[in-house]
Amino acid sequence: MIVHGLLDLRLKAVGDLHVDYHHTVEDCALALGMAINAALGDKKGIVRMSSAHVPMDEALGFVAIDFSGRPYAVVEGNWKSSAVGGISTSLMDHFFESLSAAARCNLHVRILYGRDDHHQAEALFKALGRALDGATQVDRRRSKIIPSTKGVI
Ligand SMILES: [Mn+2]
Repeated sequence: MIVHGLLDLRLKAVGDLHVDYHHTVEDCALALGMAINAALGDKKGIVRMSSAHVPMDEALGFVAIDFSGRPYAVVEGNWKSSAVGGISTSLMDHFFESLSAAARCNLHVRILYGRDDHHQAEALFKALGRALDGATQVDRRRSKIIPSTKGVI
């Protein structure tokens, strides 16, 4: 997310990895989401919605994001095994759900296809970075405008 989303952030996590990855992954997503939500403030001038398709060899990932103020996550895709890099693949879904809740954004995440879970995960996180970068850009044409007809997000 830092490389492909160009977000200037650092995340340091100390977790109960002796139990499993669950709380650490979930809490990283929540901390990241809270930081993004705080950084966006009243969202004045931002593009607000963006999406990205990112390939990784045979896998194709897609992420669409809307900083609507309404948390909702849809995560679809077939993982081929129960874990990738030692992390349960179900935790990948949980990461996106937790991020959406804390960042107060609508997030749609989809693995279109792929054979290798590492490639699928990589495609999704790169797509997340790109979509985040696109949605958080300040558009000069919108510089004084909150991007909602309601005037508040
Ligand atoms: Mn949980």
